Amino acid sequence: MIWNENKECMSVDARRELQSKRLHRVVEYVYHNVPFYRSKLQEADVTPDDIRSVDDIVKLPFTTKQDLRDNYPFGLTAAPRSEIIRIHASSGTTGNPTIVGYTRKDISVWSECMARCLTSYGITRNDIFSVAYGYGLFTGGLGVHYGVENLGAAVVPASTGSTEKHVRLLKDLGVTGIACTPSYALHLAETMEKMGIAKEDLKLRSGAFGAEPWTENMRHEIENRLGIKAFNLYGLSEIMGPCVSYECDAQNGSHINEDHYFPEIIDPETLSPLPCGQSGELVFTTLTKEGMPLLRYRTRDLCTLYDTPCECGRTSIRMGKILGRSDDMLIIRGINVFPSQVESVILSMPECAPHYLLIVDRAGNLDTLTVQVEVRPEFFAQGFDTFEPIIRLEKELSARIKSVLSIGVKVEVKQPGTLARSEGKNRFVIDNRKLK
Ligand code: DLL
Repeated sequence: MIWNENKECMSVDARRELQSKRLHRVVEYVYHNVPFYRSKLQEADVTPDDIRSVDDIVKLPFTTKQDLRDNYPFGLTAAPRSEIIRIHASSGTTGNPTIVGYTRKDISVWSECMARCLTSYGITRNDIFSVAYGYGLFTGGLGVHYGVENLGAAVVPASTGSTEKHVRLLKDLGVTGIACTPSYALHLAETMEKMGIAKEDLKLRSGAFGAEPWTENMRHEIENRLGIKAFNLYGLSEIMGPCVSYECDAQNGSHINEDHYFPEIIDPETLSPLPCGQSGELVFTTLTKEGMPLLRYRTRDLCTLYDTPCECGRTSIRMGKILGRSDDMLIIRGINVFPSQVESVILSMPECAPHYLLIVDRAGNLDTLTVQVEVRPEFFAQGFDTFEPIIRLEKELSARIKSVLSIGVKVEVKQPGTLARSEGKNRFVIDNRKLK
């Protein structure tokens, strides 16, 4: 099933023409409404009139997460404040989060694109659909929610947490579709098993999973344990939220909603564009966004684009699985975490030395983060064996880190000189989750 055949199956030439028109329009719009872009374009000696087709996109400057941080909170917003009706946020490397403002039209484009995704997953207005992404500043909950409402299915805004209650709702309401992180889907399966509820007791048949990397093995496990077909859903807050791309029945890459988000792949070192079929860093230009349009936003996600025809009939470019990141961002329980965020907390505590190690693991199906940190010798001199100050420090650190990351962490305070030092670039992270 296809939600918007006109757009999803339009001829490649017609789409290119539409994209070219929209690209010109968005460049003109930011040139006149965002001083940051006006000066970037002037620096590059480019005017909106130089952008006549998507081929001209290479003339445009890139945008990075750092640009968003530097212009915190509303510096990249193009629409007048009175037109912004929703604000979401995502984590930045340290300090300032990334703020994204949406106009009414943005929310409507978002729910249109999200309805395309859900239709592709086989969801119709006859379904009952549970959204188990977090509701709040994170785009997952409300983003999928509005798509389900637009489609006309009944939405259950379950959010995260209260897993047993959620399992009961799935069973009692006869929920047929679900959206959550792939790791939470496995946690749900495990909780069901503990509660003595079999997959046959549920009516679930389709699921939308994303917000973190997942493997084919995880897909098979989710499908077997929940008795559903599991589809990929990709997106990022800066560009919109969930809905940027989605799998179809062929599950041969995720179709990008290209009439709204123009994709490119670049070499992250040289920044040169790469052809379809070669892996590199994914870059998006928003073609229709009003609130915070972005030109050539570097996602830092590594993947490959495919423009070969798809058997489903959609003509849009597909992106392969995310192969990794070109920065050090980790995704822990669906939440973006930069090691530098933890580091800044550690450095704010006079008792701590700047030697630390982050260990990411998966216990059962939930990610865990352990932070090992050395105390300074002066603090150690007060006596490491008097446990109380150590326990107090561990508690204080884990509370501070939790307030920055919004996830619980285990802190282990170590004696001076006990954490491995590597020569040259320090490796601060051990990720044992084997997601590749
Ligand atoms: O994670 C939006 C989202 C919500 C997508 C719900 C899908 C479902 P951010 O918090 O800004 O937005 O994180 C964006 O998450 O750059 C990727 O690194 C990663 N990511 C998102 N979807 C996938 C996926 C949301 N399907 C960052 N596979 C992105 C792998 C994903 N990684």
